[in-house]
Amino acid sequence: KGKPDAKGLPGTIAWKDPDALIVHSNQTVETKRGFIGSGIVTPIGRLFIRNNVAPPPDGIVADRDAWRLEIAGVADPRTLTLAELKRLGLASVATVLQCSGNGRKYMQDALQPGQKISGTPWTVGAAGCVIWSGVPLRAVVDALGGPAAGMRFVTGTGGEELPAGLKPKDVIVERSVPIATLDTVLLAWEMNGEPLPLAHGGPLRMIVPGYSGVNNVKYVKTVALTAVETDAKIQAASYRMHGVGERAGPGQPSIWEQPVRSWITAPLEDGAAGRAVVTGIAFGGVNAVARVEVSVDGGRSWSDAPFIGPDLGRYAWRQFALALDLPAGTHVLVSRATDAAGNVQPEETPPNGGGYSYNGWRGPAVSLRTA
Ligand code: MSS
Repeated sequence: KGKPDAKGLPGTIAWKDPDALIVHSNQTVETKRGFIGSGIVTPIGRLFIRNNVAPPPDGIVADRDAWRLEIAGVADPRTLTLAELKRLGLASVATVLQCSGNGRKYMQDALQPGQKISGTPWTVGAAGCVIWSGVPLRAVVDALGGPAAGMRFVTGTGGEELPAGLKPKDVIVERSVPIATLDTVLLAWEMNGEPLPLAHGGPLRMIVPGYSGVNNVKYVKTVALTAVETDAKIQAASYRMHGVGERAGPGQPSIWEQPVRSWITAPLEDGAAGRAVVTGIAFGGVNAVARVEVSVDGGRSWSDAPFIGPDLGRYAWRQFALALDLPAGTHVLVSRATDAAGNVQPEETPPNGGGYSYNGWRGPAVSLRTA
């Protein structure tokens, strides 16, 4: 009682698996750690939810093919229906969808007295590995005559109904990412082989592989190639790297590419001494993950852990499993991943004002006793 997971699921996701989820609020629902990574793809019923604004009514998924996407910043700007988009190309990509704030709790826990980082205290469960299917943005842009001159960003706008009385730029979910993503962005209508549910952005979502959650705009209604970043609040004055206690502003780096990260998914609880299999997941953001090491003594000594299961490509996570002996006693289990570019997870991520992009190996340590 009183525990966050004692709350019921919000009505919009009442169909999800309540045993697998921790409800922080009706906008923020986390996957329990023990439900991550036993299979490589995260079942939709267990995938986390993060909404910055209340989702649109589910009427928008009643006739999916009728959904309209405006495409701007190209030679021949047009509005296309989803049915028309489906005739322009098809591709699939597996990506780690992860909230920018995943792991924020570890930063919050490490703060000095008087310091504060607000935001959901996610541990590791604001993340999942999803296979998306849709049309590559490049195919759509090429069909409309290619990019207009001088465009430097891909800007996606969410299809929420904007609350009356508020300035649209203050509430709209509109994100800009560098134009280099033109070759990787997918306009997806399917996830894990199912039509995209409204809760995860149906009928159509802009997927930016390797980029932090917020950039993956749900119920996308406009995709524009733009010369400048949007001045929407969620881009200009939020989701930026700034010091604790400082305000976010356009000068600071935007939360775009995700850093290399890993965590252990089992064992999580005390148990019998003897043979154990330490499992977990690791990913590199825009880079493939190349290596993962495991320590059962809190980071004093490390062993390489083999990857298991399929490799779903550079933007997906990989599972690892290392069989070892855990003698009777106390153990601190941690994992440390390295990406293909040689970036290694640091022991700790220095706190930043928004609590974003945590990737320290120390935070998600598992302490347990075996007897
Ligand atoms: N989109 C839209 N339209 N809206 C909103 O709110 N959010 C974000 C993304 N997108 C939004 C969008 C976020 S922030 C995140 S994470 C993501 O989404 C989530 O997803 P899901 O599906 O899980 O719910 Mo943080 O960085």
